[in-house]
Amino acid sequence: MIELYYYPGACSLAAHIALLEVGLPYTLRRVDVFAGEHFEEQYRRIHPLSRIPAMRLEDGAVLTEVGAILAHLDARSATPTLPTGGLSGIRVLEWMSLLASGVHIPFAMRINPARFSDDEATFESLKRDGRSRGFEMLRYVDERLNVAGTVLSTGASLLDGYALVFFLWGLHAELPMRELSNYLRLAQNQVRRPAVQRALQDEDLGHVPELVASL
Ligand SMILES: N[C@@H](CCC(=O)N[C@@H](CS)C(=O)NCC(=O)O)C(=O)O
Repeated sequence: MIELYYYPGACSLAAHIALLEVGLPYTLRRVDVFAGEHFEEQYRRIHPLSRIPAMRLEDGAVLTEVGAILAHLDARSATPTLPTGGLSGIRVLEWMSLLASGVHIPFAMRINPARFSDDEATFESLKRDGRSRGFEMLRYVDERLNVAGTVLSTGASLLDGYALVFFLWGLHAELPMRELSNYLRLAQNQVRRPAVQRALQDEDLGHVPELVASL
């Protein structure tokens, strides 16, 4: 059975949602990143960069990187949602890169400044700048989102769950997410989906759908 190494509410939530959307059986393996479990030898053997998510497939192969995990799961779906050819396929790669680098990195600065500097004196400014630059990127995402509340113009896809993760990080950072109307629509659509509700519930984030719906 597939094993997903995750931490509640982290970017691994996108992979968790995708597993449920696609309907493959899986086991959750919680890695407490705030207790440093991801730096332990046992986990380093799974993900040498000490990051989550990691997904061990049925044959023992390990996939890392949210974008690659989503692409793999979508390819195994009876109803794939991520185009693979032509300009539509290139748009998928464009979005995966934007979310994994442009959006994720400023929030990583805010959440874990020690990843970017050994100098503790810089931590407060990294956190502050990560928060403000993170919001600039969320605003950019909002401008590029489909007015229908999906990432892709071709319709709902596994990328929507990935985008939801950063919307929730924006809420956690107390950013004015209500101002981002396309993004808010995406998040409100997402939290109505049974797969998303189940993933949130299983990550002890069962309060999130009501919170997002009330915005
Ligand atoms: N590019 C990677 C980023 C993975 C990543 O940074 N994950 C975070 C959690 S969201 C992590 O493992 N943080 C622990 C740390 O930085 O020490 C991906 O998209 O999968």
